[in-house]
Amino acid sequence: MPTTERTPVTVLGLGNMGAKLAHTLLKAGYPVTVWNRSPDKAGPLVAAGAHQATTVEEAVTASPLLITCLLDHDSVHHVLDPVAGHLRGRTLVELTTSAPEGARELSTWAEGHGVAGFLDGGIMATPDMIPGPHAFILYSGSERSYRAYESTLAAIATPHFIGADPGIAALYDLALLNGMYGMFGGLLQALALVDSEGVDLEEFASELLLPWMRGVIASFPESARQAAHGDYGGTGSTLAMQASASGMAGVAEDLGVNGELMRPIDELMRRRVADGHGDDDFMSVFELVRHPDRRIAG
Ligand code: FVH
Repeated sequence: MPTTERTPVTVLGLGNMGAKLAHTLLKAGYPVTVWNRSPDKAGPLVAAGAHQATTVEEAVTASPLLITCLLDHDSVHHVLDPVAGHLRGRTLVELTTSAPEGARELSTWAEGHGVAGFLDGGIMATPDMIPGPHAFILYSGSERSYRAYESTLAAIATPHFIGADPGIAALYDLALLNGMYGMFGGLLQALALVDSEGVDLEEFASELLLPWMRGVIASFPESARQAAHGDYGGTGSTLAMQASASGMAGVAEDLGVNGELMRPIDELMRRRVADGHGDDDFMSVFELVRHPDRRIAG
């Protein structure tokens, strides 16, 4: 399709992610206007065909579709507040990582300034994954805007509309990242443990840890079912057995490895056993995670 048939898009913020978004849209044939606080970062994009706006006002008024990809919630207000009067009738797609309340606040603020629609997006990819097959972006907010620009958003990464609440994409984003960092914590600890005895880390990871973790991950839907129904029996692997005296942190420390990552899980398991749930499966700890103050869960 010729460039002229594509919606003009403005990308505000040319950090690692914003620059990749702008490059991807350019490659897909969209007319792209870019702006960044440090203007020199626009050089490669201009060479690839982007128009560099010299002011935020020029950038915002250049396109009906605005994409922000800045450091954090405060930086979005820092950039957009002075040009709020120019947002009327434009669609704002906010791809900066934010907390759910931050996304809701921005949505209300943008609607107060007459935007045609507001979408908050959670990017589930690193810049090098875009626009590859594993990159996806969660959107919430104005479904009308989402449908209007779905094909443009699809040029960046596979889009998923989650719901009308502008904060819900940010909540999903946060949950998915927590899942990832929890697993990364396990990876760090597992590698440190075998490293303490001089094991080949790459061989261990590819031949044992990876297949083991694949099997563990396969149980996530069943674990979620247990959590959803408060039904914590059945695996034959009781919490009382798992919450052994020294715990994972103590064993790590005996080997000269840092026990900090595992101590919180050890403590939650012991607390749940002390609360009378020693015969439950591990997933029973969920009750202490979702209700931190509840000592005796039903
Ligand atoms: N990169 C990644 O892997 C992740 C993947 C998932 C989503 N995140 C989120 O995307 C947002 C941007 O991330 P980034 O990687 O592009 O971040 P940086 O390379 O550090 O670029 C930050 C840009 O923000 C500009 N900026 C910062 N503060 C201000 C401000 N007060 N006023 C105006 N602009 C500001 C900064 O400008 P400059 O330093 O180049 O002048 C960059 O353009 C982020 O929310 C991730 O969580 C990325």
